[in-house]
Amino acid sequence: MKLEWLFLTIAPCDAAEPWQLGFQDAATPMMQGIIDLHHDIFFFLILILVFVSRILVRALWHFHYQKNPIPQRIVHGTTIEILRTIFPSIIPMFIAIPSFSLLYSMDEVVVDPAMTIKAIGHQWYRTYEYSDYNSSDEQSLTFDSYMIPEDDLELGQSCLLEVDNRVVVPAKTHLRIIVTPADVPHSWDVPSLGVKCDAVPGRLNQISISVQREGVYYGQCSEICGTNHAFTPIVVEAIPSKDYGSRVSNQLIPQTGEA
Ligand SMILES: [Cu+2]
Repeated sequence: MKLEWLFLTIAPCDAAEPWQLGFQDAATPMMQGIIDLHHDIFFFLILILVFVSRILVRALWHFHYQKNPIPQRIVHGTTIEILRTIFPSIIPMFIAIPSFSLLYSMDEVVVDPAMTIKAIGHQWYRTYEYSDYNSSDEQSLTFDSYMIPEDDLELGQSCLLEVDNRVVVPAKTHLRIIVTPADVPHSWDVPSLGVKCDAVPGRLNQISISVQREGVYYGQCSEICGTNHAFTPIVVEAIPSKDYGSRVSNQLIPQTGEA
């Protein structure tokens, strides 16, 4: 029995799903904040929807030409006038206060991040540089991350989302990500991490994240930088921080052929 249609709004993994309507599961406090704010605003949305629909239906009902053939020219309603002035001015305040606190907490760059990753967007691949591991300019730990073409996909891999080299980061660690492109505007955009940072030619943008659970997080470039599609997926793999040192020295360094 196929009951998948019942669960349209549920995203079971950290990648985009066909016909997905809801958010992906949050993996950072930032994304949790975004989802909470969305739910807060939706509360007011439902309240207003119910109230306005009720007024509309009642007006249509009571002022129908058969029920009320000779309408009054002026209708006074002091109470409703006061209510419909005060409430629409209070509701934006209830939306603004949590949204400002979220906005400023996202804007804040962690003063002393545990590590820095430089994400450079290209047409159509990404270069990642682990600048903390530089001992000299020639020895920078740099690798390219290409999308796996449709023909080379293995069973279970996502089309247009999987890459050959993932960005491996330690979980529960403050990370600073520096974002820039090498050609046209790109974007470093991972929904589960609550991150969407534009890569603007000639500029360095900075974001800070702290991934709260281990997992693989998929994103795509949100600029229209490719032909038909954006062929620059982002795959972030968060692993326990105790395993991080060995993973980096075993896997990342041989891939680059350096160090
Ligand atoms: Cu792009």
